[in-house]
Amino acid sequence: MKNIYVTGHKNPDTDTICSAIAYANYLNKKGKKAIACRTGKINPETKFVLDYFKVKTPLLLSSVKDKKIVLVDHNEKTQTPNDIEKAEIVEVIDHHKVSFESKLPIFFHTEPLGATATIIAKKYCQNKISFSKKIAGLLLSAILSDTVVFRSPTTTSEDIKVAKALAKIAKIKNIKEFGFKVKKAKSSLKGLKAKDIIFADFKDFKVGKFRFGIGQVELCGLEEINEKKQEIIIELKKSAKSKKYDLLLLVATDIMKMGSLFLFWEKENYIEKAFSKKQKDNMVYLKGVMSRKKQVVPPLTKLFKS
Ligand SMILES: [Mn+2]
Repeated sequence: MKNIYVTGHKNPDTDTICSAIAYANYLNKKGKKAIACRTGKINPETKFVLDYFKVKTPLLLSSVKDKKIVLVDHNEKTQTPNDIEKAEIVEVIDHHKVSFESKLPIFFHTEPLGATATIIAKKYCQNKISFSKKIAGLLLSAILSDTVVFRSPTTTSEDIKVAKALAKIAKIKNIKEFGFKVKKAKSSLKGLKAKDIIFADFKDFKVGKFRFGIGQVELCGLEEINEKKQEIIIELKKSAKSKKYDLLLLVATDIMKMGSLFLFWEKENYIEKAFSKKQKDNMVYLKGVMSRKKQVVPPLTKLFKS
């Protein structure tokens, strides 16, 4: 029996890593040989979660050539492992917009939920597979991370219901308190260079001839980003030109005040057009904006399509 490798996107976040671990575990329980892996460096938030539940960091895959692959938490080609063309994708489980092509029939499961972890937890339940305390803890952490402790507009009632059930198994008494502890683990920018801040949680997009990239940092307050904003804008401009982006954007989200400061470099004034708000010095604050997927990517995609 050939091993199945379960992997999330490049620049892995907590949902990507924990979903890969939980889904590999699920496949094992169904009698399949599956290994959780990753294609990028673990961030401090995910490290906190893995340490908290005493779970090993998944294997780093440098190549997926000739491997059987399950993709979790992404389906866009720009976010898959580099040599994905040489792999055999057997299944996709995701909660992002569908932007996927396959020459062969495969299992493809997407749901508009706050985290891939919610979909995976539901699969355990539907198939009557029990959760260990560790797996429940990882899935709970992933839901709290992706929904920003239920504050992101991507949060659904199903995410909250599933999270509550998982918290019981994981023995987490105060879900919100634990959630903010998870989020705070990566909210410090101390010692980070502008480049690290922009590209730590970064996603690439292509719409027609337009190429744009969006990084996101989630912070408890915007003081630290304000100190570094000039340095970040200089770096955005430099990277956009060398990597040929039409738009390079850093979304600095204040998870306490629930809004985002956009720092960007753009070829033309796309941001003002897409978000109908006047920018100043390559910056604009957007109240209520917290989700890249639901509130940042769609207006830009619409603009670039028109
Ligand atoms: Mn996710």
